[in-house]
Amino acid sequence: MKTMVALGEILIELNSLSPGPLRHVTYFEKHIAGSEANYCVAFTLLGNRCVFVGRVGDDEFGRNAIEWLRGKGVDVGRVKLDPNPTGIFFIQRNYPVPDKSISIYYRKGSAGSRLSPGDLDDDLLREADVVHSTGITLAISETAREAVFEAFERAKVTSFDTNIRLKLWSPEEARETIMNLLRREPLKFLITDTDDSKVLVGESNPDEAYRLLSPYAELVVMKQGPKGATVYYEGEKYFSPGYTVKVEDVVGAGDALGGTFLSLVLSGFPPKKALDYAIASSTLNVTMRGDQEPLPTLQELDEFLREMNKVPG
Ligand code: KDG
Repeated sequence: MKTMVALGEILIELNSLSPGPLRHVTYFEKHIAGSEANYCVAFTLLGNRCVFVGRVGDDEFGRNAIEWLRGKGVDVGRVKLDPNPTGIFFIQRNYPVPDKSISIYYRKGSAGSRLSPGDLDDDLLREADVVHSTGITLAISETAREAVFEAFERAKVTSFDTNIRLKLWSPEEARETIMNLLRREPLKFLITDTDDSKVLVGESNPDEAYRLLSPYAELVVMKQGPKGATVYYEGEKYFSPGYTVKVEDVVGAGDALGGTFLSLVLSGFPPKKALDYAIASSTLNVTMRGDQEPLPTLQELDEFLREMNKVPG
C-alpha cells in the first residue's frame, strides 16, 4: 500500500439543487470538498493510504469534514482544529454557461488558510511515497504557501496540480508563484490543464504547453476538459478521450482524474492504463453533484470501462 500526504484546505460545498443564478436558488445540498481532500478520497478508495495535513474550524462543519473523510478511509490524524471557521463555498450550476459551474467562496481568514510550516511532520514527509498539493493552497495565504514550499523541499517524491483559481489570485501572481515552485522543486508528477498552461507558459495547445513545462516534471498529465487528457512521460505521449455524458456539475472532476491517476500509477499501473481509468473517474464525477460522492472503487471503474467497451492502456 502506498502513502500520499496531501496538504490543503477542506471546504464545505453548498451545491445548488437547481441550475441557474444563485439569487434564485432556494435549496442547497451540503458536501465535503476541497481539491486536496478530493484527491485524498480518490486515492484512498483505490486501495492506497492518504494522510491529510491541514486545518478545519473547531465548529460543526469542521467536525462534519473530519468524520466524513475518516469514513472514506482518509487518515485525518494530522488535521488540526483551528479557532477560525471552516471555509465554505457555493456552486452555481450551468449558468450563464451550460455545462459549467461557478464557485463562490466564503473562505477569507478560514481555518484551512491558517495551514503553516509548523503543521508539517518531517518523518511523515520523508516516508511518504508522494507529497501532493495544488495551486489553491499556494493562493489561500502566505503561511499555507510557505508550508507547500517547505513540504516539497523535504519530500522525496512530489505531485502538484496547478488548479489555478482566478478568484483567489491574479494570473500574474499565479504564474510567478507556481513557476517559482516548479523551478525550485522539480516534480515527479505535474497535473495541469490547458487553461492553466495558458496562464503559466502562454500555451493552451497541449503538446506545446508540455514542451514548455517538461523541464519541471518527470511526468505531465494535461487535462483537456470534456475532450479527455494526455499523459507525457519518458518520451511517450498518450491521449485518452473523454465520454459524452449528461453533465450535472463539473466541480471536482479534475481532482477525480488526478487522484485516480496517482493512486493507480503508484499501485503499479502503466501511465496509459491509469489515465484511461482516471478519465472514467472524472466522467462519473460530472454526472452528479458533490466532489467526493461519485468517486469510484476499482471494481466500479472496471464496470464502467467494460460497459464502454474500452480496453484500458
Ligand atoms: O477542484 C475542485 C475544487 O475547486 C473544489 O472542491 C473547491 O477546493 C476548492 C477550491 O478551492 O476551489
